Amino acid sequence: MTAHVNPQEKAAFIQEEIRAFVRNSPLNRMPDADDDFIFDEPLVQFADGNDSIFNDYKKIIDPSHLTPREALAAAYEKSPGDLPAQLSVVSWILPITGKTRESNRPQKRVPSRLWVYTRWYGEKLNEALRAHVVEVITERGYLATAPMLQPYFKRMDNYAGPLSNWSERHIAYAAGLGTFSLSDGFITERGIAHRCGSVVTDMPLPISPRTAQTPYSNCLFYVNNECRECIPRCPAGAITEQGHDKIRCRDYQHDEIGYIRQRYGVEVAGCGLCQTGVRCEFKNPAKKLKV
Ligand code: B12
Ligand code: SF4
Ligand code: SF4
Repeated sequence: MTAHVNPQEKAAFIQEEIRAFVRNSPLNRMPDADDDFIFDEPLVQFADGNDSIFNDYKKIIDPSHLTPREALAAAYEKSPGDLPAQLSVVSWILPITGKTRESNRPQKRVPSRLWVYTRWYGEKLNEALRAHVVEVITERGYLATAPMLQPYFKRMDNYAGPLSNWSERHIAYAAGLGTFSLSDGFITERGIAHRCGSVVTDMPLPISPRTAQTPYSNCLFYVNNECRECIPRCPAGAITEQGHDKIRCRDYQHDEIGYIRQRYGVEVAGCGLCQTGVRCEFKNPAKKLKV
């Protein structure tokens, strides 16, 4: 791809690369006889790497949360001011398949085998996808990095519980892919049951509009004080009308039901009961309510 190709064509190219990778990668298959897909076709959008929302995240999340400029500069051991003026962020959503969502719906205490596999093997696919997107962009002469794959990526804790210095959902919010919710999950047009990822680059890409009125516009609880279906879904009592208690959620997954890691032979198993059997599971339930 040459420099004269316009940003729209570059965007179409990146979107198709991501879709094709997810369609064709053997990593997007459940590790059992059925050979089912782990994820459906991804949603892909783009944020402006200089969007002021990334500076806001230093207050909303943590001062250590990186801006795209800081993330790209650190990957290339440059100072942020030495990077090109224009930066873009590619953000994608990997919707979890109907079969896996259905298998998790009747669960009351622990996630289904397919959900556990999605957390463990699906994230391997997501990691490979991040590396693939970096590769196809750098092959074309641009800078690119996937912050979650960098040695500087870190998870930490504050008074509210676990967080990180590169929150994939906040990146997806910046790229207009959806909003947060009462359960804390990120509700997209394909719902809340998904995993997500991102890459920062200096490739010029068209900015996707952020149409949500607030960071919670896709959740019925905040739109019209309805729903609350995620509250009784949580076996840890981590979701209330006050929101999501991350410490309770983490402790439930790590300690109380930690034994299922052994059952399914994985290092991380997840939970996600609050993302299935709820009306935001596979769609944006507030869409029709928007004026
Ligand atoms: C640490 C972590 C956890 C922690 C804390 C989760 C959390 N809420 O941050 C624990 C262990 C509890 C956890 C649990 C789970 N996790 Co987790 N986790 C992460 C990780 C590694 C970092 C998250 C992070 O940095 N958070 C930053 C903090 C500050 O976010 P926050 O507290 O939610 O932010 C709130 C405020 O910012 C607030 N807010 C206030 N004012 C404003 C203003 C604006 C403008 C905005 C935008 C927001 C905002 O909105 C947010 C929501 O309330 C990410 C991977 C990554 N690098 O992103 C995965 C990730 C968030 N987890 C994921 C998943 C799937 C799960 C589980 C379902 C487990 C599973 N796989 O089965 C559960 C779901 C819990 C829940 N109810 O949401 C997905 C989320 C996808 C989705 N559908 O939403 C991620 C993105 C992994 C991935 N690559 O896809 N996880
Ligand atoms: S189940 Fe209802 S209240 Fe809970 S996050 Fe989804 S839309 Fe919001
Ligand atoms: S992931 Fe499980 S423990 Fe955490 S809030 Fe959702 S249902 Fe509760």
